[in-house]
Amino acid sequence: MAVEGAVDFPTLDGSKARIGIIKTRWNKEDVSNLVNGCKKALKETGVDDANVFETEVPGAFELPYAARLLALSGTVDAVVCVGVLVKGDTMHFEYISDAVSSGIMNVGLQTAVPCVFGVLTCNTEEQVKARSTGKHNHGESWGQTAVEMALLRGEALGGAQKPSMGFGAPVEVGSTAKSSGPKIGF
Ligand code: DLZ
Repeated sequence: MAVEGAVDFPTLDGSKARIGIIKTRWNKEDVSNLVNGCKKALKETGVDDANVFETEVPGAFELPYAARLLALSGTVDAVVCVGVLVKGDTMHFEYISDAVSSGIMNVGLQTAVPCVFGVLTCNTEEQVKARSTGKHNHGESWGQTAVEMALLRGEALGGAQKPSMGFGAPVEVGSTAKSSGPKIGF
């Protein structure tokens, strides 16, 4: 299930989680493999297909902006930003990688909607394939991360009753004040 030797996850109940996936059209085939891995993991944790919103942007540089809009929509409990950056001959890779990683982090911190950094930053196409296909599809751990963080957010932000320690009383994922709309997405 998860990428071997990377990180393990507890048993996750994603049955009430609403997850947004934003993917790039750059490197379409690889990104598609990663998104499929992500959606497989979401399903395995019990996330309902109807609670998965998927949209796309041109390239990785656009991911943080779209993530911010989606997070502010109040309709998702976590966002997964999926893209692939491959190093070329210029400094482009360095600038974009840096901007995208800190952009996605900032969106999560500023909106309190967890945003998963699902962007491969690779030196070669071979590295991309090794991380986006088969048993080592990183999309799977990104899906699990999204559910884990959505549950953490629900525990931390939702409870009227606070226990004496920890983030707070567990509440239903999706029950935050702004998120009462019937549909998910923008
Ligand atoms: C321009 C560009 C290049 C050269 N390489 C990639 C890439 O490997 N992966 C990717 O997601 N996007 C790339 N882009 C596009 C930029 O992310 C962005 O879409 C444009 O600079 C427009 O803002």
